Amino acid sequence: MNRILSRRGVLGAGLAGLLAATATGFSIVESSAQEVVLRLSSPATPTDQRAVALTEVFAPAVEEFATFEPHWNATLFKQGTELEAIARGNLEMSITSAQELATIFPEWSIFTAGYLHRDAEHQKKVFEADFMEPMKKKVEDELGVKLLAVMYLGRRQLNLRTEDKVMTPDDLAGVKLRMPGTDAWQFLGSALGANPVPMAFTEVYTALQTGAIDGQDNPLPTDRDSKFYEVTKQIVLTSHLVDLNYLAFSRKVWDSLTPEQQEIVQKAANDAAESGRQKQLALEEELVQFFKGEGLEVYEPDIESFRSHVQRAYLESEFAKDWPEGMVDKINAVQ
Ligand code: KDO
Repeated sequence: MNRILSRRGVLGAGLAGLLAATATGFSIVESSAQEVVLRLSSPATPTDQRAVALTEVFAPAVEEFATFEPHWNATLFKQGTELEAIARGNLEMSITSAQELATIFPEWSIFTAGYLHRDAEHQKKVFEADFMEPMKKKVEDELGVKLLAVMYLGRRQLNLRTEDKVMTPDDLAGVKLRMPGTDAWQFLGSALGANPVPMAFTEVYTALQTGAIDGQDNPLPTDRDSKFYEVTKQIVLTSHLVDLNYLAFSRKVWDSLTPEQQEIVQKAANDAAESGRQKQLALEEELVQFFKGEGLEVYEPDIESFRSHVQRAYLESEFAKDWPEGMVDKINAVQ
């Protein structure tokens, strides 16, 4: 109880500060009277399929009136600070996580829960469901961030530098598992049975190499793209989170566009998300063989023991108290 009250207090103050800054300090970066520059910051690499889709599908679709200017590898803003940057008018776009949104709007932690979304299609249908509108509107109205589309990141799997086989959550006792830095991510690490260690994405390769951590979790395409297989020995196919990022867009910039331009931006976002989704899904199929070829052990653990352990942890957690009434059932009912 205390934890939730203090979390709310801190976040409430944070949001008020952000909104004040938004009111006073907003500026849209324009290269000319007509052309809007859309800077996107993300820790993703330029070869990640979300990055490829945005560069190859989104950018050309909006080029008549906007220049897409991506900054990959967290070179413009640190991981987790992008939403605040958009709210302050210092950034136009990001690919944000539910975990980051949950630091400001606790109800979004529902999408940080393990074993909630069934697959990429379910994730997309849930994002587009009518019951999501109030949650999206609140982010738009209170933070000035429009969530245009859901980008599929893939099913997160455990990727360890240790050799001991992991079949159940008990086998993760004492394992130092890197998770991204917010409360919701750390909770997922504990719910899996591990000792979560907060760390930015850009530091993970070196931490695996030096043994500062025993492992990390990410979808298979990320493990290949960021070369984590070079410094680990096994991948345990827990599929504990069907992970996503939302394509976040400055509301202020959105409001400065004509209705026709808004339609083009929305379609470009949907098309990029779909393209990225299909490519990630194809890679997830192919990559088990790739990692085996690289000498890693790749196997399924006792998924049911992970699922029941993780789901119980979430339902009993403080996070669940912030989830909108009946939302889990609505999500489960989406076919
Ligand atoms: C990560 O830090 O492990 C994570 O996968 C979390 C995601 O929400 C997202 O930020 C992602 O990193 C980056 O886009 C890098 O792929």
